[in-house]
Amino acid sequence: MRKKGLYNVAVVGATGVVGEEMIKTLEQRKFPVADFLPLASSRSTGKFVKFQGKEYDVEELKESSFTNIDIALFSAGASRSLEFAPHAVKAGAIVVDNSSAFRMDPQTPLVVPEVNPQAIARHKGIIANPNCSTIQMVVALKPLHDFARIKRVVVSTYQSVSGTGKKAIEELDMQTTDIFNMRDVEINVYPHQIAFNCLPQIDVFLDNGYTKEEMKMVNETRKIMEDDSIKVTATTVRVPVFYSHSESVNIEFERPISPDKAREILSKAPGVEVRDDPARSLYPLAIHAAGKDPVYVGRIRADDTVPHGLNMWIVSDNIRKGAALNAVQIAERLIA
Ligand code: 3JN
Repeated sequence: MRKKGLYNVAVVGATGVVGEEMIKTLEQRKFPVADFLPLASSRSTGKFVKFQGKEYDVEELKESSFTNIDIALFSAGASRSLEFAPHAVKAGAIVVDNSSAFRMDPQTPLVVPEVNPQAIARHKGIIANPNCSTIQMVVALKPLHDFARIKRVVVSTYQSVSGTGKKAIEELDMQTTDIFNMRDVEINVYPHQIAFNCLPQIDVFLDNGYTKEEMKMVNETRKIMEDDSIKVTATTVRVPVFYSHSESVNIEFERPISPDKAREILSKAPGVEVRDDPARSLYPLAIHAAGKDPVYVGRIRADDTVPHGLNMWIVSDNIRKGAALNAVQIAERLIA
């Protein structure tokens, strides 16, 4: 039985990297949960997860799983979302979906609470969580766009292996150990060795020569910022880092904006922490951002090759703000 002010919450993909972080985030942020239901594919049944000091058996995801569920956080891949999210909605749940399944659907809001919270109200049962690389970038871009209007963004990413999931975390670990022990490496997850390497491919290639990850950054940024005039071009790269994505971002503005002004705006912006003191070698680092909530911004400097340009370095935990935290923040807005 549900108590007043409490919600029945399901986490779909409860045994994945993001699902586990969603459960941890719900607990840490004291989300008002009545009944908690961890769901996953049949491969995970028999496992259990801990939530608020109690153990819960992971149940198999089925069409009928969502009876009495108020909020369903999905992170089990786009095909599972496409198949099961409509059943959750039909059963009366609101879905916050971490996959790309519905992100570009005009009916589905694509939300970063610091950027476009107003879009949540337009939902028809599903709210999409953007791609991790997009989330951390738009959290930093939005307050700058409001001040000086962004014309064009050139971004290169340095993405950690946790973005791919548990198998990739293990693969980087194994390959590193194998190399230190002078053994041949095994390659399973990525097209090439990831240890001591950089792979300029994330997700599959499209006909235009870009990867799907790169085009997600282009299209999702425009949708979240609600401005199709912003030009975005991206190169997404996998690097041998476990947690946090880093991004080198070049921005061309319509109006003047100095590095000092950008630092001032960003230091007041929600969800952002400025770390920018080159004299002390202080700038955002993946290892410092891991496990933390903020989007860290540093290396803010003028790009004098264009009339109003800035360069910056943006780092955030891809599993936390890039996925689980953003989804839970959307759920918090839903119940507020
Ligand atoms: O590789 C990363 O760092 C992020 C990966 C995201 C991802 C991986 C597989 C499928 C997504 C995503 O969130 O866009 C998807 C997908 O939902 O299409």
